[in-house]
Amino acid sequence: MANDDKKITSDAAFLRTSLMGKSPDNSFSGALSFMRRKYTRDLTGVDVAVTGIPFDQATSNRPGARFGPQAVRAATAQHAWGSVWPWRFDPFKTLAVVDYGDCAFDYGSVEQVPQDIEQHITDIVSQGVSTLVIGGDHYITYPVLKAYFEKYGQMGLVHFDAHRDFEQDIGGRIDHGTMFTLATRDGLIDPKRTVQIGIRTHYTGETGNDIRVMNAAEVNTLSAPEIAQEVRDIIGTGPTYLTFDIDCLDPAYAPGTGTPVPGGLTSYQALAIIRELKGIDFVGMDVVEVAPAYDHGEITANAAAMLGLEILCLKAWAKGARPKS
Ligand SMILES: [Mn+2]
Repeated sequence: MANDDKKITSDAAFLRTSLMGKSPDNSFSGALSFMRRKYTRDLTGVDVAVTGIPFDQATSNRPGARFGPQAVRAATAQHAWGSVWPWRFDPFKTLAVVDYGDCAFDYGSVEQVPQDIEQHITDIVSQGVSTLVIGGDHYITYPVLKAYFEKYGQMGLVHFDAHRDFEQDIGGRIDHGTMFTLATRDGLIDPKRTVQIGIRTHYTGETGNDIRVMNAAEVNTLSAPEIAQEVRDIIGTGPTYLTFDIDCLDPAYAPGTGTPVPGGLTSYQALAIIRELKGIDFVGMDVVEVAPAYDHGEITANAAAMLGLEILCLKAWAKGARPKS
């Protein structure tokens, strides 16, 4: 299958020969890799590996995010054609992206899972390849950040969420509300280079008070360019990780998640902010907490698919992709 082949075929996830270019699959058929990228663990020449981490045993409310990676992959099929609005380019002409498949772990050995996740990401990042992780509940970001820390040292963090996830840690627990308490305690992220966007819950932790929080009310009074400018000012030029909890969106736009909180961002607001972050080359990215059992009409999976795609557009922009003139 040639690059940019217009002929409709099927199962590009297995049959495509080029890492680059769009897929000729019908949106309603074929193997469901992320954006029809090639399923492979060969990272030769690869810029970004998309990988699922189907772990949801750290949820405090409704479980089900273990089915997130499958649902988001399926939802990307309808977006795997042509250039992306409003970017006016096909990010996959610039950026070599593969679907690395999912992280394997024993669901019955929960205490082992964080190490399995960290090793899974280390295997990718140590080869100079970035990841777009599809969750899974948000706890997974903690072992992912550990793997990135080994390569990049302390990072900035751009964090979209309804929750701060700075709950108090009493030691040894695996909880999707304490990851950033642990990540700052371990020095994985720099609180001065961290910003949390869309927050609309109180929290009980004792750390993280020096972090800039743009709560949901504030996001609703600011424009996307204003928000993006402050994000740039906070993170500066050092290595920075992007994490997007789908519950940052209002439940009207993302009902399929474990801990929905009304009063959140519209999908347009979130995407507009993401687009305004162009020029930032995030070292790694994730979209987490899609729980398809609570979804309706794939609203949530579709939003996560689009967010993942546009986050990859940021990476493509950083590598030189520009609109067709
Ligand atoms: Mn959340």
